[in-house]
Amino acid sequence: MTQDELKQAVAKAAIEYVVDGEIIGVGTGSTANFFIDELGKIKDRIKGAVASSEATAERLRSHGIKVFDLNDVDTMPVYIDGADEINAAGAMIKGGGAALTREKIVASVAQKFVCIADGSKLVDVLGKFPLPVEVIPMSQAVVARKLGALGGEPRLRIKDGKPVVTDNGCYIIDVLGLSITEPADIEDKINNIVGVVTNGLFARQGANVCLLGTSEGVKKLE
Ligand code: ABF
Repeated sequence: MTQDELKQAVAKAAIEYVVDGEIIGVGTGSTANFFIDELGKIKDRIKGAVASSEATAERLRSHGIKVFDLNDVDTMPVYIDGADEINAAGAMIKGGGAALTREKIVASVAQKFVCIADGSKLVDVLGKFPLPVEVIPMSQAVVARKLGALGGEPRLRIKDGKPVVTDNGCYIIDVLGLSITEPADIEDKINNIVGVVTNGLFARQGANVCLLGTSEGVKKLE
């Protein structure tokens, strides 16, 4: 199976977690996009969705799914999203798509996080995938120095010769070379650096369920 077929398989399997009559939180990325396409087929069963990015909101609307502002939603039963890396305990690195802050905010309102990913995302130790950190633009140099002091190699994310700007008007610093054996501690330490908006470690509130696409079928970790 191709990587896209594995992503499609987990996206289909995730429909089982959609709660009828409720609002669902929806993530960002290629796996989440496959999920949105599946959600479109059962859109009459849900009240609507909260999106973790402008791109996701647009895709949801293109399927005729109502998109709610998070400020109008107190709680939702489930948030479904992909990951760049996940370990067996459900701690993740996210943010390769630069949507980490809104993803973390929407996930914080949901009762359950269902991660959908192809099997290559499961790792023993997080950190091979560079850790994304969203920062206030004026703080990027000072934050980069402090991230370097934690042992990583910080790089400002650049596209077409310019810093990538997130949906929140901020920059992304990717930290290479970390071996993250204590994800919750590193998540806290990075959040404590002034100028950091969010970091891509989802360990304090990780995935409750992970659906992994493998050549032997969809495996569930919980
Ligand atoms: C989002 O999409 C991100 O947090 C993560 O960076 C990415 C995973 O991408 P894909 O589903 O395209 O592999 O969930």
